[in-house]
Amino acid sequence: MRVVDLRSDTVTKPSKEMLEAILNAELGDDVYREDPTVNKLEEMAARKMGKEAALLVTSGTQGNLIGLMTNTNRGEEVILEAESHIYYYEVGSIAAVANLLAKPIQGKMGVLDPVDVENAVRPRNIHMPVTSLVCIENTHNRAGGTIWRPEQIKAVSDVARDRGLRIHMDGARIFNSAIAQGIDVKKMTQHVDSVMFCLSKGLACPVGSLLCGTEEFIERARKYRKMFGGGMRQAGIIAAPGIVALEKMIDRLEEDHKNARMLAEGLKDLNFRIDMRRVQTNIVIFEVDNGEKFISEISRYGIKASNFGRNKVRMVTHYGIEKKDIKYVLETLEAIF
Ligand code: TLP
Repeated sequence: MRVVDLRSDTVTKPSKEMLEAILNAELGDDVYREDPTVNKLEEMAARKMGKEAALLVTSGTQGNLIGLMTNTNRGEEVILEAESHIYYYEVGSIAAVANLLAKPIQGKMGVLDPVDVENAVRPRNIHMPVTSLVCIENTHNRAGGTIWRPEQIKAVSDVARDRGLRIHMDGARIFNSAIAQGIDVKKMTQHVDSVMFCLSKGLACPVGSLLCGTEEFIERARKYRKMFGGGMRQAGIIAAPGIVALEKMIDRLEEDHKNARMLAEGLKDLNFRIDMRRVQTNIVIFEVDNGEKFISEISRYGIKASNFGRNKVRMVTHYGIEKKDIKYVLETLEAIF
């Protein structure tokens, strides 16, 4: 049966060029910092993000957790969006592992209002925890892959800096944001202290994410990575496809965005409830009567999607999904519903 897997861009498989790069990678022990391929990827990532240094981590979740811990001290409070990945999908590690207090605030289409951030900062008071970090998510997954514009990041960053807070960006899909806006990622990352981005989503690598910041920040982050069992040895086999991704896979995200738009417009024409303002990158979220039932129904035709709440479904376009697949999905939905 034909399978069109739109559950996530995490399902992408590496390209032939990536597999060849793995085979040919020069390797060493990265805990000794002797893997030339990892070193090269980390340098490339830091340069792309406009930061001094970068650290290859096993996943976005690990990168965010290390980012949280390196930016804060135990018992402090972190302001973040109420449906952010860190708060919603990281198994409560912010509390369970990092020993931080989360202060979720509601954003508008995933974007925090600087006034709300300002109001959420605790006053200096003996009774209260210290607010020390703001986290933003760009693109924002649960809001529908929505972007943060550089001036929106700057506005929140200005508040954070003014109040002596640090700012971390979960940029799992930062390149989707940059491509959608036609800007260099540095226009966004210049306003944050640390940024995590993923190789294993739209960039189609099998594994890996990068945490970026100052030399000193990354030095401390490296220690946490080791603590979490994330010190990998011949990790060049992970870094090699990462280098291919940074060189070759960024510009093609545009194609995923076009396919997402085509999918969203088709769904709208089929009378699905969908907020088109949110369809800005490669994520399409729409309403159905019963998410679980809908997903089980379409799976009979080889179409896979994610349940995103009782009556919401998410479809994500990615490397390996072509226009003809979107056509097939729309034709199938028209036939069944
Ligand atoms: N998101 C996954 C699931 O965990 C929901 C997905 O399918 O979208 N930040 C953001 C914004 C993410 O969307 C994700 C993954 C992560 C962090 C975590 O990355 P991984 O899966 O590498 O731990």
